[in-house]
Amino acid sequence: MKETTVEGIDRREFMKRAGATAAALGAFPAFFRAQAQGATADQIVKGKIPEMIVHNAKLGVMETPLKILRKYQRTPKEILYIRNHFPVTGAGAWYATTEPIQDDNWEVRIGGLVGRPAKITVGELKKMKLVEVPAVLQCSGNGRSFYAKKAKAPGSQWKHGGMGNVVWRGVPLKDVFEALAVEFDDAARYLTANGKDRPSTPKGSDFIHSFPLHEVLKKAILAVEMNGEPIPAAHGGPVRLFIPGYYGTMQIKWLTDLYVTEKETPSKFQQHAYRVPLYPVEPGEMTPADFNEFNSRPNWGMKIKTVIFSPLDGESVKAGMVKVTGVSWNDGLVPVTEVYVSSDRGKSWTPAKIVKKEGPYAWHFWEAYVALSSGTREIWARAVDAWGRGQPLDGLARWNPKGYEWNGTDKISVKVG
Ligand SMILES: Nc1nc2c(c(=O)[nH]1)N[C@H]1C(S)=C(S)[C@@H](COP(=O)(O)O)O[C@H]1N2
Ligand SMILES: [Mo]
Repeated sequence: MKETTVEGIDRREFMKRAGATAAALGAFPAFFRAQAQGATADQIVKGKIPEMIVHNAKLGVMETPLKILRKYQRTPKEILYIRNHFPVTGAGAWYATTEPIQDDNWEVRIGGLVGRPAKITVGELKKMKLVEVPAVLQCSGNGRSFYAKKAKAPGSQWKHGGMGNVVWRGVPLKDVFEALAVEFDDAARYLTANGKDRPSTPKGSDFIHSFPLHEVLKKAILAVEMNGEPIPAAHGGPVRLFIPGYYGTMQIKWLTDLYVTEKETPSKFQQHAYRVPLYPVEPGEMTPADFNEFNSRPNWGMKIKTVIFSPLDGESVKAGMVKVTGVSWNDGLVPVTEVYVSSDRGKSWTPAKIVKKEGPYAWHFWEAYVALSSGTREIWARAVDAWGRGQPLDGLARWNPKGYEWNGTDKISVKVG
């Protein structure tokens, strides 16, 4: 696989040139290094591995190559993808690390349509009863690059690696509201959340999201740990709102404010980004500026999805019965019950066996054996849940202006020898 930078030059060639520049400068200041196109993930966010695929060096947006992601049942912080909206330099440099933030005095304020405003500190949260939620964290843009076969959707061209499977530990939001005796006004419909990061320009929209209050109250937690340790700064520590089954964009990092509201936040990240049309649209028919509450909906619950982990696209395998493995998951509302694999481009399907899962919101690991004869062959995989929700045979059918929520039947091609 050849990686190219935005300038279109070969990555290795670029690193050679960048190296020469670095040597010429002597000491290479960290901020300049992070801004430089071609900087590796470890140079942008301390503690990440250099093999991450960097989509945006300035914001620290990066994904995990599948060949690394597939090695772990729980995704370690060193390889977990990152999506930020504001630079990880200057005012945002404090979250350019996988080290946790230790701050028990950090406050989460609760306001809006409540009886009276309240607040709680991280120290107080840690003393409450904590629950564990193993869950998928997935950007709603994950898989966006696959839509390019129809029409390229703007934004980072994520392959499959804008996701991970991690364990969150925190206090159920319901318990927090109960402990603080939070009462809702009659008009309360949404919970709106904001984190400490701020736009780098005064006119920029703050990153804020809203969710249906009553659904979120049932399952959200104020998470203080990820994978058994305080949440890394890069991933939203010391406290993150985690809503199991929702897309990553809704999981507000560095949580500072929860508002109970009547309407969804006017933030452009709720109104014009992170939405999909309610009806199929063709490229050019609609732009993100056209989105409103009647023609579109936010990226809330995750669509059922499957990713093949082995073999990987482009790999070589021996002819005969080939073991295929991968993961499936959905929004966790009902179980993923069936996974099917095909080696004849969908003419026949072999049921896969779900061999491991840590709970309704986590990756369901599965395996199947399919017969493959010599030549270039395709392997397809898709899942169905207890409500009969499945994946489109052709993911392009769900093309949308921002390229969100890709969940097409996973299709890979292998060389069978
Ligand atoms: N405060 C804050 N929360 C945020 C974001 C952000 O930029 N600021 N990005 C969101 C998006 S789009 C995604 S996909 C996830 C990424 O989480 P991660 O960086 O821990 O992988 O965080 C979400 N929460
Ligand atoms: Mo995202």
